Amino acid sequence: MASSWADLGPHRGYFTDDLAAADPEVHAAIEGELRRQQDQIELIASENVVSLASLGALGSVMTNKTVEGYPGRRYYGGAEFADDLESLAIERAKRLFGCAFANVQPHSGSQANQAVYLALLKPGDTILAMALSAGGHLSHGAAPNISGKWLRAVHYGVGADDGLIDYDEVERLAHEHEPRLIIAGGSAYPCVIDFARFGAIAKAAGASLLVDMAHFAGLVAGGVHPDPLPHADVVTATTYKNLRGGRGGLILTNDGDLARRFDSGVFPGVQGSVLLNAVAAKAVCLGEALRPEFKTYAQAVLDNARALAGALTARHVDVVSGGTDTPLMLVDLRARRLTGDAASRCLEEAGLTCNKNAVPFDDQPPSVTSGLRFGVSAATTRGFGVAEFAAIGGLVADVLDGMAGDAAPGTAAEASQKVRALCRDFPIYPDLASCPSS
Ligand code: DSN
Repeated sequence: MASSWADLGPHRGYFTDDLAAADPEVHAAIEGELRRQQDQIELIASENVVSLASLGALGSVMTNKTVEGYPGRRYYGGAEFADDLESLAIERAKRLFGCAFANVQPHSGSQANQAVYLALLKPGDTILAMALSAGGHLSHGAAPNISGKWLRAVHYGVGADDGLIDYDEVERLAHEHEPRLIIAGGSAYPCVIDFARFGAIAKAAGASLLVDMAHFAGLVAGGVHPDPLPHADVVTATTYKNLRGGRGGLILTNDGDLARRFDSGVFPGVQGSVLLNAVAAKAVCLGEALRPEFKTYAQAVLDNARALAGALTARHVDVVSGGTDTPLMLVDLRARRLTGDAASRCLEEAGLTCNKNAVPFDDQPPSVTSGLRFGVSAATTRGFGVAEFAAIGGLVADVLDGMAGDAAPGTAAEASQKVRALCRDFPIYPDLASCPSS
């Protein structure tokens, strides 16, 4: 028979040891990642650097709580504070984006999109979306994704000359295929999308319009990008790119009937219980985005993206569509006879982290690609401005020139030293001697 708490409860230290003491192996991996983030310039478009407050929310006791359903309509007890938290996140999302309804439960942008599909479509229905190869997203009907397997996906592309959406082609395809849903937005399309035109095309075709604003939600929140909500039936977003929060998704709409269907689409449709610690982090980032300083951040992201694109172009690096209106840009390496795979690895060795990415009409497989995608949201958070991004453009060009044998020996090593100096001058989490959970 158990004789003491020590016999009844979990192992010694369970409630008292920090991560470093309790699990040195996991701690070492997190510690390594903290150092990597501190010492490298993050140019992956889907990343950012969250506040210490967001980290606190993510690592909070909210992870212990199971709830299903929605505030006031739960299937489990003890939901008082969970309800307060989720209601707060919903109210902040509605206020930030000026919309009537928000669902803050999607675990990611893909789950948000799946819930929309479940609410609006039946298996085999036709959707019209941007091709993955042109800058679209896997969850927009790409063949290997559940959306491509269960729906009939028709895809539009971009022009070979300008890399821009051909709205006449979208209109023609909508007329020809009569989709039930049209999707605007993607993961590697750098330009402003004409939401009004998409709205008109969808209306004429009798389709619903989903705008997936994952890659520019922060700019919309900051008021420096056109707002898709007036033109779309539904807008999905992620919280972890330029909204600068923990990982997760959002569904926004102004239509009450649709909102109820999206809620059912999320739960019980595609998800079970809520990741309440992620919802807590969403509430934090939405609260941060409601502060006036966030507008300054959003403007800085836009300015920095243009500075980086300009610096690359000045060094004869081919930027698809000639520039950007968003936090991201796509570089075409074909004229340099380089692959995205090789170039991203060389850049990483110099401390510049980005991802290989297909460019429109790419003839390389997705594991190789002929392009690179850069985003400025994370490095803007660390305080870089246009001068630093102009310098980063030069460093990227130095590395690419070096790969082609067009740079002086040692240029890549010099780039790496300059990256380290920039990171030292703009530290992230400077007060964290160790990982935050320690
Ligand atoms: N959709 C992926 C990306 O754009 O990188 C992850 O967010």
